[in-house]
Amino acid sequence: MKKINIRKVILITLGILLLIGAIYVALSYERVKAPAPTEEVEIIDNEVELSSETKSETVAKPPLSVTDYRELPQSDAVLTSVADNLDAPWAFTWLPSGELLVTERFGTLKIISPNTNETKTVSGLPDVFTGGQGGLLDVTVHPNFADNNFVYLSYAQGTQEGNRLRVARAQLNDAVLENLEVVFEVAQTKSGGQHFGSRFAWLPDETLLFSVGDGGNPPASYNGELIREQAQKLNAHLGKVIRINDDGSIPEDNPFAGRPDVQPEIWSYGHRNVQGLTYDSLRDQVIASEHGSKGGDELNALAAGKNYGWPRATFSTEYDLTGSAISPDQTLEVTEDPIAVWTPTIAPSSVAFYNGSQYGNDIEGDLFVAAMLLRSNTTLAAYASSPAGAIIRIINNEAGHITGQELINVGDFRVRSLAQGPDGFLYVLTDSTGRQSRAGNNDGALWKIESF
Ligand SMILES: [Ca+2]
Repeated sequence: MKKINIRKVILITLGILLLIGAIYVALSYERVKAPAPTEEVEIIDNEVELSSETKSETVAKPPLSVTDYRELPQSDAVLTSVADNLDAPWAFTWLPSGELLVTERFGTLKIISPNTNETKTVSGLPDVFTGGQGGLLDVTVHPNFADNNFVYLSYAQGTQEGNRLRVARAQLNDAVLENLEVVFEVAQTKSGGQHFGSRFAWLPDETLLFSVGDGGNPPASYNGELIREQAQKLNAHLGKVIRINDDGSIPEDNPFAGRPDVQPEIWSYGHRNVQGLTYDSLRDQVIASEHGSKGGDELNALAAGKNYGWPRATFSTEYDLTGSAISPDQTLEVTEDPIAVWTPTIAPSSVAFYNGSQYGNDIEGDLFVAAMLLRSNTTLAAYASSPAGAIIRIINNEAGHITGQELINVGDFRVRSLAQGPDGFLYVLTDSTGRQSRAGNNDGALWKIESF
């Protein structure tokens, strides 16, 4: 009798313990899966509380697929040279005359006649900080350049100890920049030469978008925490896409304009280092390419006021031996998912929307992403010896959904930038075959893609 009772007691105790455990697990799971929605976006120490209010809808997200570029169908581009002997070129665009404007990272702006390669060096440029990834970066001309001669430059300004991204506007007369004025600067300074972002894109209303990087990798810090946390703070310009009027004033319809303790130029946030920005005129959609840390490079469809997750939701990992996770979450309900993710890294330096017909009608409406550095594995020898540059064609359907990708090889260069020319052909700007372009290399070039 006593034996049976003891067994019963043990069994009942075990049952109760199991039940308590199951309830605990269920509650924990519920906490993780369903954070309580809050009334509005709260700012706690100027940091955005991740909340469901920032999402326009709460429908379940489709599963995200991560692309391994090594598994994509491949083709080879046929290139013709347009300009060469460029020293660490970073960006290019066209003047209405058909001439090219090309920035070189160490601080020069050139006007190049594409047929004769005749080159003029522009005078009147601002001083730039050229440490690391810093320097003279993007260039764009005003949509009404023919009337106002306005050119916009993005560049790093300052010193190794304290620097920031600036955007300046000036009038280009012959080969001279006149009436130069700084129309935007990041409010805070940071140290080191990482993550300036800085790519431009015009919207149809003639407001100007551009990106600002998150400030750098660990151990770069700011106010006692990793500086990359600034990407989630609405009182900081770091890790954002910015929108200004053509004179630098703030558009009244910017998503956070008029709110206290917020930088009103912010258009979207939660970005690491966006170096590709383009406007898809077919779908009225802004597209951005974003460097991940180790792996987890992204393509995002941007909208005003949205949070793109960095560093709370990411597929990329730390640059350490074990590749430890940056965040336990690759996606979150309250942040926007990328529309494409690449692991291993492709180092996306640029993205262009294509609406020409030089490569056949089925190409129209696609996106092209410049991949600076592809490598088949992570050994240092392979890293140094395989700088093969490529562009990735993103095949889009009418709704803008990605239906496929194709890798287009462009040779042993890094593709620093790409754009569609006025003639409907794609052009790529390439630079050093080494990891970091150095002053005086003069191995940069601009190429027209004849076919692929
Ligand atoms: Ca993201």
